[in-house]
Amino acid sequence: MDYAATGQDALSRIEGAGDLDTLEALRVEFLGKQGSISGLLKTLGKMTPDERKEEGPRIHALRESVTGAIAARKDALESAALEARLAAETIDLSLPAPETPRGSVHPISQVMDELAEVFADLGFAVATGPEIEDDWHNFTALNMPETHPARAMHDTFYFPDRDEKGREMLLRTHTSPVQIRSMIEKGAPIRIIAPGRVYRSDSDATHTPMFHQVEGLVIDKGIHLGHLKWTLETFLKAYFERDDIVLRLRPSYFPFTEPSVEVDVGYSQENGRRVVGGSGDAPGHAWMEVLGSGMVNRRVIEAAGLDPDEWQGFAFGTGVDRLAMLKYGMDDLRAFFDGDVRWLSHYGFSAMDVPTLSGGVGTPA
Ligand code: 2NL
Repeated sequence: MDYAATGQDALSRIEGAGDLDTLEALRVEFLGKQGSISGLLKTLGKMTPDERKEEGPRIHALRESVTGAIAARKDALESAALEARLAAETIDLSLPAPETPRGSVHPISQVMDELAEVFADLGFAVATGPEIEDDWHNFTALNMPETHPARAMHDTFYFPDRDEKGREMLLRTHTSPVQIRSMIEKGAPIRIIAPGRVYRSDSDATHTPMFHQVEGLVIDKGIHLGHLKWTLETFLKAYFERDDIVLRLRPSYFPFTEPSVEVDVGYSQENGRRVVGGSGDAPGHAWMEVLGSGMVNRRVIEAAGLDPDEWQGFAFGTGVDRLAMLKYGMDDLRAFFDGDVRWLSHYGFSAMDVPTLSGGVGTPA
């Protein structure tokens, strides 16, 4: 039998199918269970072997070509449908985009990043440690034995229970224990800053029971006050982004440093805002304390397991919250921790505003 006519007819009807439904109907008509080509295949069973040898390949070839034609037509119809949809569905790029709520970086986080950046350039690594401390790391190792009056001055939050080793536990009152732990773990030489939360039972307009501190520590050979002075001057100039920062070092007392030095910077008042810069002795200027520091007390070096005749160093500490207020002009510390989004959207920073040394650090959002 000659299937050419059947084939021609099927192929031209498939080619002429105008939509997917019509094509599906044709597929059922030719290839479905009751389909015409399926019917031809069934006739093979009733043929003699010779007939089957003759007809089999022809019927199968017919089925192949119809199957292929249906698939090709299906592809063509589907891409035509997609083309039509793409042509019909235009996007109006002038429509306003839906508003995306966007958070901002808290000034304290921003300032901590800036401090890490400035000190990284001076070769300091960032060290962190637990906020729940034992009293040895928070006090004893820092030359504040049990009866030391400075312990009372710290307004410490103590936990009611001791730890499993019987040690009194507390919320760290400064980040110094981080430096003690770093010295014990890493030894000397060492150059680190320790930024983080600290806690004191104190609450008024200028004090919150939780605040942020950054301390710095350098331990090496032959370290002296000149290194301390240069480092703090370089840090303050980079942080405040001004070359006219003038420092005044005043003798002071901390149990963990000897000698101890308080660092003031000159400032003036502009539109009711403190602006750091110039000598505090210049007309219209005054001095303001920004840092406590000193040469690390040899007893502290010893407590950290190092030989104070071999290793010396300096340390310093300052309040991150106050540094942020001074640089970015906030006047109420308590607003830092109120979580008011209006305050944050005013004083917060863009998450993309990564501090860099070449581009300056910190531009308010
Ligand atoms: C301040 C003063 C200071 C330190 C912190 C320190 C740490 C170690 C050894 C010696 Cl491990 N000293 N830290 C030294 C001097 C001053 O902080 O006014 N902080 C807010």
